[in-house]
Amino acid sequence: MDKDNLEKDIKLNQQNSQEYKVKNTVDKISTDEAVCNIINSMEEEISTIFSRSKSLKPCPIGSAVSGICCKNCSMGPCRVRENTTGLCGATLATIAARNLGRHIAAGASAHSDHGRDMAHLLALTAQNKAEGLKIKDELKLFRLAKNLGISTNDRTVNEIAAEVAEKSLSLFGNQTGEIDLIKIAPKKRQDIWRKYNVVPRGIDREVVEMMHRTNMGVDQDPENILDQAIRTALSDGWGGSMLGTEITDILFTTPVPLAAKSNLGMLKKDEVNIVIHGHEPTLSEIIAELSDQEELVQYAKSKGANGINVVGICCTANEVLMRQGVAPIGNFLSQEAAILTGAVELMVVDIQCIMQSLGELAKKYHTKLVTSSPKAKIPGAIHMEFNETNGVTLAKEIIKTAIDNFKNRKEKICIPEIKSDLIAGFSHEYIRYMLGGRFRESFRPLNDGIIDGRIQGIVAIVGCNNARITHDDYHNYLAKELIKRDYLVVQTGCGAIANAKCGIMVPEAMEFAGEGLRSICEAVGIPPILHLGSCVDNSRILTIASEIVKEGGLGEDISDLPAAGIAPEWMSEKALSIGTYFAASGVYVAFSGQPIPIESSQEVKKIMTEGWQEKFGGQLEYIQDIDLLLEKVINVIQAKRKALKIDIKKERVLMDMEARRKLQDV
Ligand code: SF4
Ligand code: MSK
Repeated sequence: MDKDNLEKDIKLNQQNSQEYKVKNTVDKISTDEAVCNIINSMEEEISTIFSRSKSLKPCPIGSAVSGICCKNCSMGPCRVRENTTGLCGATLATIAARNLGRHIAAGASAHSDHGRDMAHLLALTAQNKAEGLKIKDELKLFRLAKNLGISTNDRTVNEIAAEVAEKSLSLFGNQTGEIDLIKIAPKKRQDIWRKYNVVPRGIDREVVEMMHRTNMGVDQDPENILDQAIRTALSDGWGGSMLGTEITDILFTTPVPLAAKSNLGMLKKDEVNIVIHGHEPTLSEIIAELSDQEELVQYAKSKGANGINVVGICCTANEVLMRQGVAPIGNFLSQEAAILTGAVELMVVDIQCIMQSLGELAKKYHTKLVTSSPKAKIPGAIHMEFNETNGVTLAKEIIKTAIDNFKNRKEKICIPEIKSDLIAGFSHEYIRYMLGGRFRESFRPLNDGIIDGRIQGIVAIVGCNNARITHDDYHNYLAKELIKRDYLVVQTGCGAIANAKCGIMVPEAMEFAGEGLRSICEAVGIPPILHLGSCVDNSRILTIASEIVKEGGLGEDISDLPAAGIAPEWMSEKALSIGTYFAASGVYVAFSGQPIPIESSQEVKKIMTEGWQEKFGGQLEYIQDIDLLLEKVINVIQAKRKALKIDIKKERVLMDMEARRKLQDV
């Protein structure tokens, strides 16, 4: 680069940094008053993600807003803008597609590796080697067996489970063919994937190929790179994540609706507080189950506490909430605040979304931070390793460690008295059942509600929090605006916890819903926002969409449905994989908060919008302005209603006998 260009480049970057700073100033750290109270009440300066987000601004090149950075070989890092290239000649579009492909590979591998662990756990459970575990939902096991082409005739539950586990594990290493679970999708959707050659062969295979293709000097065609990104994401949504959900249901039961409470106010001043945090449910399910065991409660009492209180953060919380009603005290941006209350005896973390800052923060308090996965150790934390065969023994040891720590409370306890009711536990099986009843389970009433316009469409609002924007703000704003306009909202992950803390995940929230949606909520007795579980449980949304198509009357494919997906506060690479597998499944998906890391490439943006729309009937785009995003989502859904010819609202006519007779005469 000559001197003039270098100076121009530096000037432009400075300018971009300035603009970026302005755009990223967060006036209010959170809409969650409990988090605000804790942060504002800190007497001494303690570093939190909120304070760090003020002093550490994102790099404008790395965030791919005004250019892009490639560091895939040691001739770089190369900083590239439109009309310039890297040393090897790589263009902005190629680098943007490569970077996105790598993010998706990382995101897909996180959720899918979780799914693999669940399959491994199922194998050990079938051999009676997983301490304290047995198959709790046999019906679900039989269903998964069927979907994997495994016979259930004249076989014991453990024999079936062993083969299901073996077959599930083989989906990771398959080299050719198609992963079985894509057959859950409508036939038309499967044919689209086959036509464009994006059907995943094996989960590991797609991730490895993604990494290979984005290596220096391999795939240089942005569209071809993104096709592999799609194949990788599909292997997550219809593979690893779906296995994660199905097997968790088999081992710990398929969720049914239950009442619980959320937010930091669920910590108890007089009890031993244990926070479960991360994504994998196994150890935490056992901890929650054992926490009211008489022997352990008596032990807690002997140490001066009134009991044992297990609560959760992030998706481990969602998992154990869905099945045991454990209180989610917060989502991603609440994890430090939980320790700052001074009331947490022990926080046990497994994998994903765990801030490294917890290690240092816990040292300032009496809280013991415990890591449990061999895959995720944190300097300064106590490592107590879970290995599937020691679940009960380890869970008891962890609970006792927490109890022993109760006497060490030294800080001022500051638990905000803020909590909200919520209803969780909406699995796809339960939705069928609640709509159709025990003997005629069906999605028919839901389809009819959409067709007659009482429900205008279904919107999935999913994903993380992001410290660059106000905590929970977009999740709650969008959910309220959508139900007001008769859109049924389904939620997973941190978005679900945001809505729960906001108090809108209860049937009473139907008072904020439009008339049509309210009539359905009243008839069925459900909230207008349904909690479908953790981040891996986004696969439940794929299953629900497939079932709605199969029920009939709303087209032949997922892309025909009046539905959309939003990740308004996304942060994790997993969100990019999720957004991509939804788009490739025929859904319009919008991200907000922070840009998708391809924003500087018009070419890649066009592929992911117009290009994917043409091929897959779905797209993925970033819309910064939340009201424009809302408008776009509504317009997309209304266009689908028009295409289905259900856009004209039909009046519901109550027929009397005379009117019925007239109909028969016609
Ligand atoms: Fe630069 Fe090309 Fe190496 Fe990327 S692969 S760092 S663009 S030389
Ligand atoms: S926990 S991936 S911050 S949703 Fe699933 Fe929340 Fe996002 Fe983690």
